[in-house]
Amino acid sequence: MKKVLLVALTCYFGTSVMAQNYERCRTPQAIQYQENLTPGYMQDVNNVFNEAKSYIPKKSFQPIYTIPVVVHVVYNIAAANLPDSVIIDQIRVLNEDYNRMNADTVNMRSDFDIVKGSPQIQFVLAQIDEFGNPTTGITRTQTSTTSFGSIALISGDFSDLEKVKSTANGGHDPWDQTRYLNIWVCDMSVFGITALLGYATPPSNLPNWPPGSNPGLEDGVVIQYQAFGSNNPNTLDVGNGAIDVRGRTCTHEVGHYLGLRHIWGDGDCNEQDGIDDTPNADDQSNQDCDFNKNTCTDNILGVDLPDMVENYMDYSEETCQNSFTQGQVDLMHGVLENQRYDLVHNNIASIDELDETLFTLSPNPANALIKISAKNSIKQVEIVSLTGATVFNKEFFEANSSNQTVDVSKLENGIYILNIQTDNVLASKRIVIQK
Ligand SMILES: [Ca+2]
Ligand SMILES: [Ca+2]
Ligand SMILES: [Ca+2]
Repeated sequence: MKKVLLVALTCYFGTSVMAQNYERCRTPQAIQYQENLTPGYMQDVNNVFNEAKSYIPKKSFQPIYTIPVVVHVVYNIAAANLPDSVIIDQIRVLNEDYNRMNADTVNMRSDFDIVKGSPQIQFVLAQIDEFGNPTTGITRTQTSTTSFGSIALISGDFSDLEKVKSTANGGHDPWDQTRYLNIWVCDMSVFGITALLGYATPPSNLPNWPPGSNPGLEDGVVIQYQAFGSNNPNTLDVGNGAIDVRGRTCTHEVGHYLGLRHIWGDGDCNEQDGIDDTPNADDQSNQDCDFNKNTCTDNILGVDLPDMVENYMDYSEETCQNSFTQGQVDLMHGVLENQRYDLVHNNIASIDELDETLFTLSPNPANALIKISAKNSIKQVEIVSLTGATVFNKEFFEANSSNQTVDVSKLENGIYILNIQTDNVLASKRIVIQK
């Protein structure tokens, strides 16, 4: 890892400051920073990765994963106070990229048809805040800090950057990190030079830090403000003219947040990303769209694949990124079923109460009987409290039971999550019991 860090720092001095090139992502350096503060963190990240990788889906169908997002816009100048339209567009990009609905999948070389995958993960701006109140899922903070980037970053010190995640230090505190993906959008330039587009925390046992410990990284994603969305009114220019921004910096950083590593493994052909179906590449990470590179010899399903500049976890230009592999998808699902379980299970923040495409229930609020109507036969109804306790559970065995009634008269007043399972879907809605 020391070697990797050295390479990265060399890149930083050699390219970013010269404004010939730039550091796309400093997630590996962020991990090293945390390791220095709390030795053992890196091992924990590795353990988590291996746990997630060994996850085997137990369900016969793909659950719908919905991740509630809060975007913290922290700005000093008005230009960095991005309009809602940019934030909404970034969410659209995430949804396209994580559902393989992006139009540019057609640009993926057919070599990768054998490995391509769709994560089928949805992102929604949070509709309910951590106190149960309606929200837009966007916070706005004007700060006196002109930039959270500083010279300290060059020596691997993230403490100035991390101030964006603290209200007391000129940023904005995170919302409950077990229930929300927190994304901060701010200026991280150093001496006015944009040298870093983003970084993220990989899944770890973050909620379980020993009492009194002072972890150096708050969980979430940070993005340089000009690199957010695909309709950003600001120009991203690191010295070579305007960069075509497509919102893929956020796609890349959310990939780290869900456990993925850089596709080339942050090193030469001896270093790889731990994912079996992503072709390895050497330590000269691709910063272009060179389709002629095949820097490391692989045997993936019997084939030596070329370097996959189409992969979101490469450093290639946003215009040629369009794909994840199935191995990457499996790893992210493993993370969502383990270390980030609470983010996508029984999470009231992710429930779209207005969505009637999967099922309806009435009345709501209820005091006795609730009528549930689904598109398909209902197999099971479960009601869960906000603390995660199952307070009602009933299975149905009728062949055709797309309408069911459940009796909730024994439940105490309060807010609950009602989950239904049908033949092919697991879906949730918020219900209120009020007597
Ligand atoms: Ca490599
Ligand atoms: Ca690989
Ligand atoms: Ca190869």
